[in-house]
Amino acid sequence: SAPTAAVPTEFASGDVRIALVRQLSSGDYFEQWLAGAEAEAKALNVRLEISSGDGNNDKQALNLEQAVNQKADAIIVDHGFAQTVQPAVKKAADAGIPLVAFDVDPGTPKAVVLSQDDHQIAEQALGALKADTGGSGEVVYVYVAGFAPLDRRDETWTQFKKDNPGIKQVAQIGVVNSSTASAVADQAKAALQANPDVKAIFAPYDEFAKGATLAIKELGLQDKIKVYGADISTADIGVMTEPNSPWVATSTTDPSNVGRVAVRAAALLVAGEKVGPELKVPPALVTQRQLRDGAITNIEQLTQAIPALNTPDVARVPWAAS
Ligand code: SR1
Repeated sequence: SAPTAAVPTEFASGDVRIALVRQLSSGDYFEQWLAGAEAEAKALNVRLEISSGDGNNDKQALNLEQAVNQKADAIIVDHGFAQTVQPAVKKAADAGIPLVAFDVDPGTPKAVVLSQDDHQIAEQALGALKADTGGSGEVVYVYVAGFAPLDRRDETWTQFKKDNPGIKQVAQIGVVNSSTASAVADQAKAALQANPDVKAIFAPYDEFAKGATLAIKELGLQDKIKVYGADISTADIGVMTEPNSPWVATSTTDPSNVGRVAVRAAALLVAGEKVGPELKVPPALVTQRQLRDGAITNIEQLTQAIPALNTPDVARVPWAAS
């Protein structure tokens, strides 16, 4: 839709600097998210100053301190552990720098909290798992504590097990590092070899789901065990739709849309507009059948097939077209 307000002076002159302080940057999800954030920054004539801790939480905290010292006009904190991020977030808040915290607890009501609806992500994927298994059977669960989105999905998994006593978690695996998928594949292989009756793997992060898929294929168990995941990318669509793929469902947002929302929220704060206090981007369930039936081979085709993956009304910027 067309803009409904004039472009604020500081945006027209291109003087706005938004620091994007990331915990992680490798993997499909984080690459797509960044591409969306960069595209939105370009559209809004904003300079995006990007840093990544590359999985090192102390490095991320230092990057955050640096953004505060350099007096960024706004800061987006993208993932991170509460313990390492919150002291520097407090400094930013005390310095009056507007903050958007994506997938991390900022520990202050002064920051706008952005997330995907993680409970819904887990509910949608587990709904598919329940429908396929009839609500009973052995399951391997992939999880690493400390990451806010994974912790929220874990709350839903914990409740799901209580509500569905026929579902039995026989192993928990998980690692997040620069080669998550292959590390998870190794762990999943061991878990599946030790538990020959497993019917499903709940792997609510696409790197986890890719690893689980790889393990099942290497063991030749595609007909017996299915994967229920989260997130999507063009590469993930390829993995889900290849012949005999065990990855049958994923609950997901469009990661690049979420990156766009983060930059829009930060820009609104710079302009003194009211945002939040909480922004949630809803997910959609995507099944292997839907992808195959719709001949969907990439993320662009997916977002056309599911328009709800675009959320122009979440943090709409009145001076920009959307
Ligand atoms: C390690 S945390 C990975 C998750 O962050 C985002 O919320 C994505 O959905 C991904 O699953």
